[in-house]
Amino acid sequence: MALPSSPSDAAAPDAERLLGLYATMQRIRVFETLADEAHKAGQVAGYIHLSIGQEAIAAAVGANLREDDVLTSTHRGHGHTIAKGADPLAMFRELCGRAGGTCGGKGGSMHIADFSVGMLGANGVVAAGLPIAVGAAHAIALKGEDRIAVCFFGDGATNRGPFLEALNWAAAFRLPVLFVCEDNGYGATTRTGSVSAGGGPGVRAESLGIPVTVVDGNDLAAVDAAAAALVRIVRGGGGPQFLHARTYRFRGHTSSDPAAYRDPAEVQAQLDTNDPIRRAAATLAGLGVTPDALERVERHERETLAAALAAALDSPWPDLRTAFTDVQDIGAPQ
Ligand SMILES: Cc1ncc(C[n+]2csc(CCOP(=O)(O)OP(=O)(O)O)c2C)c(N)n1
Repeated sequence: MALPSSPSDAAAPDAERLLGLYATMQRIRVFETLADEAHKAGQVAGYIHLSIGQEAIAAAVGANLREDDVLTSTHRGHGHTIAKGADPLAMFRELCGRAGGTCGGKGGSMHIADFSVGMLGANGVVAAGLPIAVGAAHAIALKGEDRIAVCFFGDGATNRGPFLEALNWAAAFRLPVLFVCEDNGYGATTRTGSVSAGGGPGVRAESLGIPVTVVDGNDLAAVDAAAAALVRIVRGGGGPQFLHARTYRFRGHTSSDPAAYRDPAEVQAQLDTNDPIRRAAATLAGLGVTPDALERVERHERETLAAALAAALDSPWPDLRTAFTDVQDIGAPQ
């Protein structure tokens, strides 16, 4: 899948570029809506974590990366992986445990990796992606390359030790890494603010000398402009940067979580006023894009992804012998 074309950080949003990013957001939302249905139908095993409501961050950051840049993600990683250019058919196969999945069907939703597009891995361990991204950035720096590493993590992850360890190392060695905190206000069922001391993720990053940019993570054009500027600094040797993107997750923590810990009025207010896709559609309408053009984009994604899911469900199961390939430490079958 082609990534949207050349990054732009011009002050005025460009309709054609934003429409490309809008298509990525729709691809993510449709992918996850179908994945949710497949999970509820018993076609996807295990837990799946949806990023519905957070699509603008993945789409806009992803569009500012080159294919050879690398990325680490969280347990909520479908959107980041799609935005980095992974093939949705291979991702559906992965979710459904089939041959031809990005990890041969052995990783599943929480462990999707696709090295062919620089996606080093989603990760079921909160904050574990941070040191991996920094390690990758250190390797890039040692080789003198101009690639960068991007690390997505949640606000909950900033309360874990690897956050400090990773930011400290990145700052000490001025590594080419962009930290992207997707602050959706919750860590599983806990309001993050109720268990976090101090002034929040940005204050912690700044205390280590890493510059922080705060952005409305549900404003597609704003995230695009911020990401373009930060990627340029990181790629140009300016050292690590931190993007604090405020957002909201519309669904429960997992597909099986009814989110009874949240006031329904809070969720409804967010749905009514802060859906990043509806906000992007309104921006595009203001730039002269017709409702028909927006509908065509959405229909294309719905049709393409429905066909991809059907093809994934029609794919064979992995050969039993592949259970022993790509597995560390246990050696080959005797
Ligand atoms: C080390 C570790 N501790 C606890 C968990 C259980 N857990 C899974 S997701 C999650 C919340 C993470 O919140 P955040 O980092 O804000 O990401 P979000 O789910 O909001 O995207 C927790 C506590 C885990 N997977 N790993």
